[in-house]
Amino acid sequence: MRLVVAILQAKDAEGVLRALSERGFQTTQINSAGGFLRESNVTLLVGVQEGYVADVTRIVRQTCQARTRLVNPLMPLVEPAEFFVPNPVEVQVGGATVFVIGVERYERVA
Ligand code: 2BA
Repeated sequence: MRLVVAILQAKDAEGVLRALSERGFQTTQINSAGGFLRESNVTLLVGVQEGYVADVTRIVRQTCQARTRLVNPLMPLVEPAEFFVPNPVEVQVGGATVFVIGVERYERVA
């Protein structure tokens, strides 16, 4: 068994959840935030047999869009009398960041 961990932009989460659910995949949604942009994103946990990993990652690939964001860089250490004029930089975010992890044990306690 494998655990697919997919970090998505919040805007894409609804579409991915719907597509996974329509194909019978069970998911857990965790509301998370990126450490760099500090924006809300969504982390999905999808436990599947190894043969279904490609189906899950295909759905994520088809549903998630890359978007560009303008970010103000952090102020560097500057000498007194110097001043720093921040220029926003463009970063590309997503589609999605996907990790596939081997599951040692899976148990549902009834
Ligand atoms: P954030 O950490 O908020 O990163 C958002 C986007 O900012 C990243 O998009 C990347 O394009 C850029 N970025 C991140 N760190 C940077 C840095 N030190 N310098 C310059 N640009 C940087 P993605 O790569 O598509 O990542 C989207 C989100 O996926 C991330 O949000 C984070 O929540 C998660 N993520 C990405 N890689 C990860 C990893 N190796 N481990 C855990 N989470 C990860």
